[in-house]
Amino acid sequence: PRIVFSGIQPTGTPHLGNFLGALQNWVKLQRDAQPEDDMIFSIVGWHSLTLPQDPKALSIARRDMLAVLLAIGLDPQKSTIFHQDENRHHVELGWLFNCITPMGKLRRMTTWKGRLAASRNANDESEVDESMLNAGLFTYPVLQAADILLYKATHVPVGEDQKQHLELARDIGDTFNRTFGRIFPLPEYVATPTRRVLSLKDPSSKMSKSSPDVSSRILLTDTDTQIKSKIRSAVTDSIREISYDPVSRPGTSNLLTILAACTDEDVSDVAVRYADKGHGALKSDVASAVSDLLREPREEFERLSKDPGYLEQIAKEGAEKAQARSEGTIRKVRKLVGLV
Ligand code: AQP
Repeated sequence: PRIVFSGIQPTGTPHLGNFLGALQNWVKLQRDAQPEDDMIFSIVGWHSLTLPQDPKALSIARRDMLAVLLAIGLDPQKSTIFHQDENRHHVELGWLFNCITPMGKLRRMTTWKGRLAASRNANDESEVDESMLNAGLFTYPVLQAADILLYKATHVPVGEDQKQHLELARDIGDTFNRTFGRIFPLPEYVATPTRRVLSLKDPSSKMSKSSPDVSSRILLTDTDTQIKSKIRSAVTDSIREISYDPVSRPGTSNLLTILAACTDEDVSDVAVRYADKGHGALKSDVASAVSDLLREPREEFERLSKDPGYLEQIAKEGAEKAQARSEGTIRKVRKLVGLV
């Protein structure tokens, strides 16, 4: 049997990148699961605190994220859907893993290197300076390893940007197994067909929940009009023909990637079809395809948002289920390390 685990941060309304790069795949995995498989999907609140959050906004985003997960088709009868911060075992195992993870390994994480580079640019210094970055930002991949291994997950569907973190999780699991006794299976990365969706405004970076420019991303809750206007103003280039060339034409290629993902086609086939059509036609078709894809989830989200009592009930049941699942593992771990 497979144990599938994945998580998403409640750092804002999920966008098309989260959907195509991760969430859509969660729904497919749930659909294709065998009765003996276990599907565990988590809203990872503790991770969101690695960056400053407004408490009120976080609390709303946290509830909305649950509504989104249900709206896209995750089913609490088939999967365990819960808030990570409502199961204390995550931070317990996370602390223990911090104690067996060398700092050198964390310094090699590209997400950490990206944070360092960004803080350097912001201060306009040529020296890399980590003194202003909080420790949580440095060690959250360790907590992520705990999230995954706590449930003895065997398969982890995440976006390509998370692949290195999964390798770290395997590494930490292996270290624990060799030091204290075999308990954790080493989880496998499950790739999504759509790797990386880029920002509509700056195609050198990925589409992201926390980018200050809201027009850089399409939200799962955007209306058709909003989708149309964001796609129309997406940054492309001035070459008339359309071609797929992610390195020299990232903006145009991103639109092709999105269209291919929405229509479930090969991106090179889409590129050939649009070769002489120009950016206007491409953008208009991308907008309609995205609208079609997001219509049902958006309507379902609106319906669920009006029922906070139901969402609370689902969260409570999910947390109980998750805790019951991880109880045995945490007890065994504590015994193995001597904390009994
Ligand atoms: N642009 C993207 N393209 C494809 N996949 C993506 N993911 C994120 N952005 C893209 C995948 O979405 C899942 C959930 O992500 P997360 O919320 O845990 O955090 P993140 O990767 O840091 O996503 P964001 O949107 O950029 O959030 P913020 O701005 O809060 O950091 C993951 O599987 C991720 O790979």
